[in-house]
Amino acid sequence: MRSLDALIIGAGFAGLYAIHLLRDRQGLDVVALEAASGVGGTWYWNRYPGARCDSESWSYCFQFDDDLVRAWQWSERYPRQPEILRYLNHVADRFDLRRSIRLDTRVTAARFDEAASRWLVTTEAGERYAARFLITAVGCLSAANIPDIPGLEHFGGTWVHTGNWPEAGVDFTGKRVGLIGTGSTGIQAAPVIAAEAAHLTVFQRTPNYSVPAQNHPLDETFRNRIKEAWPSLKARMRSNTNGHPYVPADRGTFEVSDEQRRAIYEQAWNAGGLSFRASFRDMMVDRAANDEASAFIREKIRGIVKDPATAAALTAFDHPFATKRPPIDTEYFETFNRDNVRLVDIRATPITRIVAEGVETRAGVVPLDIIVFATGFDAMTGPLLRIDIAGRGGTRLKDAWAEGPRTHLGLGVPGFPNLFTITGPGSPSVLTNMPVAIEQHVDWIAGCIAWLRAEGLARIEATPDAADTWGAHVAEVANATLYPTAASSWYLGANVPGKPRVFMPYLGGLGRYRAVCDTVAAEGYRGFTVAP
Ligand code: N01
Repeated sequence: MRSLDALIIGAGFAGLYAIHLLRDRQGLDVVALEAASGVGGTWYWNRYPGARCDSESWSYCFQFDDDLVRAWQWSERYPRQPEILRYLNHVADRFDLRRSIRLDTRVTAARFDEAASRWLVTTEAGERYAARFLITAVGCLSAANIPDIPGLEHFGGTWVHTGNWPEAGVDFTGKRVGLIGTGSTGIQAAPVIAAEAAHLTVFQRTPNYSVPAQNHPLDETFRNRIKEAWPSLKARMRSNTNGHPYVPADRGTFEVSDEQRRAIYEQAWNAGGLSFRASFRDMMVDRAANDEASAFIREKIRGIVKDPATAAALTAFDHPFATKRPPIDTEYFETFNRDNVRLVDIRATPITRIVAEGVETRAGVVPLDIIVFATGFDAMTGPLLRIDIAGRGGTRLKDAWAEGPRTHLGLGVPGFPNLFTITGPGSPSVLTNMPVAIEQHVDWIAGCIAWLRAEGLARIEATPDAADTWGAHVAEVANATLYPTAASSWYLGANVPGKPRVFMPYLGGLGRYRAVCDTVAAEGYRGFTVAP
């Protein structure tokens, strides 16, 4: 058994930075165990056609090292998956991180040994590690959700989930493809698959909003401008609500005239990207305000999609705009004007089963050669609960969280000493520009570990009271917004049958959350108990 100071699970953005901080800045003996055959996390697995980031490239990166920022040149406004993966490999090499990473190593179980105050970690291959600190860097969207549709085993063609895409790719040439799911992934993949396949059928359950990405290459002038403004942009991202570089507008939807409102939406639509939802401050808290934005988007989609029945099915929204994570797209709605693309509304004609020839709906069989599941993830809690984690007294995390995740700040779990969950449930995480949220968490965790060592303390654990208070606050903040009104949202766990309905990410804003975390640390880790 290998003995360590800290064991990190995962080698994506979070795991890479955690190795660097703990190993190189604190001199700890650290290993990261990674299930994949390469570093990159999300960007290793999500190789599906059309996969891109929807944060601006130059903001979706590490910010802890100005030389790294200066050294890397992003080619596009929204980088494709291979470019982000190259970037993360560059980081791994630049900071010599690979020597602390074991690839192809899936962690299956972790048990807290109370007598020794150590985590005992087991891998799929049966290797064992003991570590003072266990740090999960498993991502929020890494446990693929493959729907339990009867008959999948009888399908005569090939099926694949977008979050587990084969490294060799999938050849769609001349194939009849069925794409199930119209979240960010399906909306990115559909146009690219349609351009290659003989035919594409998109199976849509919940109609989704999408705003154009307006992606474009970046030129030298733009890159230089960003580099010059970097200190202020970085400060903004750190203090902003969402970790993005854009500033949410401070105007109410009904404080402007109808013409002005329309012009603002038009401008946001043409600018593209996630900042559309920040064009008015009340969009996510006032239903009437949101309805205005929703009506504008519906009208835009109807203006793009030529077939009225398809346009109607695509815009029969059942939730306010952006209460489910809003996708941004490149010619998604235009794709339905192609002769080789058809939308099947599975609310109207539900899928009944999968048969050898394809997908059967109540309207008959859709013959297919390939089924692509763009059906999302068991988000936030899934990646943690797929590991058999047992804390004090042998209590399993899956039992402790049977009614939903219970954390203090999304960082610590009562009953699970010395376990740190990077971007865990209860933290802003998925509601932000992820690398900024990840750096904030890793900085905090590294600070906490340094403090424990300086104080000669062996253990830290979130108290049940602190977790309950924090959980109530997370719920209260969410309930003051429109977000929980989206019935099928993965933010609520509603996309996974049987999962408790708890709004998991923290909506209070990253800047405010950072201040709370800093205060907790400054006050000797209030809400945590410590022991020698
Ligand atoms: O997953 P999703 P995703 N039968 O859960 C449908 C991030 N991301 O992979 O809405 C039929 O959003 C489901 O239908 P419904 C981003 O945070 C970022 O697209 O539940 N359909 C939905 O349409 C994003 O939010 C980027 O009714 C079923 C779809 O599958 C998150 O990842 C790119 C079904 C799942 O949508 C997840 O996105 C991609 C079933 N049984 C992803 N089960 C960028 O940075 C589910 N669906 C650009």
